Amino acid sequence: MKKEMKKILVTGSVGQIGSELTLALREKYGAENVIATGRKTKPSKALLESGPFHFIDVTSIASVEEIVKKYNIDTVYHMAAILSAVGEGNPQLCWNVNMNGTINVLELGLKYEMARVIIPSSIAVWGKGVPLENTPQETVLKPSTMYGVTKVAAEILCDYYVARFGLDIRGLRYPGIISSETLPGGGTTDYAVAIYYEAVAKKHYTCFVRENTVLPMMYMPDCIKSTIDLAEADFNKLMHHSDFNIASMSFSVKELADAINKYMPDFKVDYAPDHRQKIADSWPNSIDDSCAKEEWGWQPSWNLDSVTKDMLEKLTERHKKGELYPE
Ligand code: AKB
Repeated sequence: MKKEMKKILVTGSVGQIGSELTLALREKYGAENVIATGRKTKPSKALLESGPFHFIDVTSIASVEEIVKKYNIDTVYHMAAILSAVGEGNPQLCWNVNMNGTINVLELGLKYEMARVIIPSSIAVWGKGVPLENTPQETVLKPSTMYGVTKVAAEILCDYYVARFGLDIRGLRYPGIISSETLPGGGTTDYAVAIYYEAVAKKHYTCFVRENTVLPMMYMPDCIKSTIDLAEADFNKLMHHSDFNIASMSFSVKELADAINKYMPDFKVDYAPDHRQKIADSWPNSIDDSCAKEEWGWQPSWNLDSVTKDMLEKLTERHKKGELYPE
């Protein structure tokens, strides 16, 4: 029988996805039932004032267990992770946070017989030898970054816990996520967010990948919807668990700049590719997400033009209030 999700823990709640996911979960399940946690970054006012918040360290099982026991947690959205670019600067830290954080959450999921554990994956699982167009669900997984290595290992580990122990675990391979509330921290796809911030603040952006770089992207409302929809899906209909391909849109930086120019003709981009170019080149251009569509009804709602219009409106408002780059 499907266990109910009544008390939810979100790790990494101060991060780009975690910050908006936590608020959406509080709206859906009740503010007091969603416990937000972070490692050391100061949480936003919205996060702090809308429900419980604690600092924890996901690499310490005792630290996570204290919160699980205190609140009788039955569901974890494990969003804490070191992303691709920062991970290349410190591969050991990336391994420690991503792998030990994941196995700690899985072990607590078993010990406390949790209803659900949601552990995101990423397009970073792909690398050498992968078909770059319409990348299939089942294909070679040879990542070129430590972040990708940890995501492949975590997918396999999660599927092992599903098969061996019957723990209900779900996860998506997130593309680059575009959002207007919290800046991403240390990924390769961060340019697709920074470009909007800089367009609004300075009408100019220097991009760290070439203009013909194409990567799969998704707007935050679709990201939140896909995450919660997968968590709510009927377990019996799922053939996959921790590694769902998910897609929304794909575009080059040039197409992104053109989309901004439609609303802001005087915006200019120049290019200074750095070490992140190699990472971007190792990831697919577009993704086949037919399994997500068939198994739990995934459908994206946003495209490049609607995202651009919404991002520019929201960021212009925030810029007027001096919120874009807070101290
Ligand atoms: C990154 O760029 O590292 C992340 C990701 C694609 O998982 N945004």
